[in-house]
Amino acid sequence: MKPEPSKKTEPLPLLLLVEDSQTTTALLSKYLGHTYRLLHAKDGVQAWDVLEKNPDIAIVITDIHMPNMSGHQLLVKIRKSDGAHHKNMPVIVMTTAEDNVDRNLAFLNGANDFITKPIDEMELVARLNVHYRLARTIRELEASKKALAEQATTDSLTKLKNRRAFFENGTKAVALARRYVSDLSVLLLDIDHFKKINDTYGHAAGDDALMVVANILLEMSRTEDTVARIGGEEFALLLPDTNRLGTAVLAERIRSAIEREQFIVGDKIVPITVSIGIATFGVDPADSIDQLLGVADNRLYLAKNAGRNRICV
Ligand code: GH3
Ligand code: MG
Ligand code: MG
Ligand code: MG
Ligand code: MG
Repeated sequence: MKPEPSKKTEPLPLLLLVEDSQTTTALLSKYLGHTYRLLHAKDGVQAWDVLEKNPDIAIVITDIHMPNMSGHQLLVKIRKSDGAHHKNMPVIVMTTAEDNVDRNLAFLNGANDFITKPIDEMELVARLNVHYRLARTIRELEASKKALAEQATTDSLTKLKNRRAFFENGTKAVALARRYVSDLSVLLLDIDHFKKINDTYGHAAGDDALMVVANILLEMSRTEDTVARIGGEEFALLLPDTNRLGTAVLAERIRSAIEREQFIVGDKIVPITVSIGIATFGVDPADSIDQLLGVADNRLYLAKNAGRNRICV
């Protein structure tokens, strides 16, 4: 009756047994030793300490009546904790068969299940396994939910933010800049004659060039900035607390870094250049992220017409 670790090579799940009686501890260790790796605490205070030090604990089984901190108090502390891990920890309480007051209180305090003393080995293992598996399934669901949410805002080629994320973040950033009268700029960048790179060296080389540009943009930006690929060979940066001058300086640094980059395809060094348009909230006539990007796009168009490999502010 093993709790079926998802891979054969995985170590046994870690279980914390909280019990002040040595006899019960010895008995439970014998029952559970083959199925779980056991940690032991003799009261709630010790249990909390062990929980804090061992984030990989998968399940807790606790006695109710213990010195220093009871099982009830431990439950309350676990359910009130900040970290999602402890908060959602499966906790099974041990009570005596006749003690339904303790049992009901434990449920009110957030226990997942109970088992009555004297403890039946088969029932103990079965109940623990149910809750261990359930908790594991919840963890997996939460992980895939997070991965999906990330996917929805990530550009699959460059791993930058995608167009959708740029507009989501941009909408929030415009609201903040308006409310706090703070600086906000956007920088729109388009690779020059990118079609030629594709046509001459192939689509894979074109993809590599996109990655090179993406990495330069990431290197040159701050963590507060949103760096996005918003079209085929078009990138946009959302720059909070950045004024027109700061944005122009950054744009020129990016332009020259990309121009200097030695992009190698086979045995050739292929020059890449970009054109950039910028716009600043509160300075340019724009009330929304769409309008701000529109201003930057008009300037990008001017930069292209003026001969490319340049910025227009
Ligand atoms: P300009 O200097 O005016 O910007 O010229 P350009 O050639 O860069 O612009 P154009 O819009 O004519 O061509 C963009 C090309 O980008 C066309 C398209 O096939 C290519 N492209 C779009 N997405 C991708 C992609 O994900 N990978 C690759 N390799 N190419 C892409
Ligand atoms: Mg006790
Ligand atoms: Mg174009
Ligand atoms: Mg282009
Ligand atoms: Mg383009």
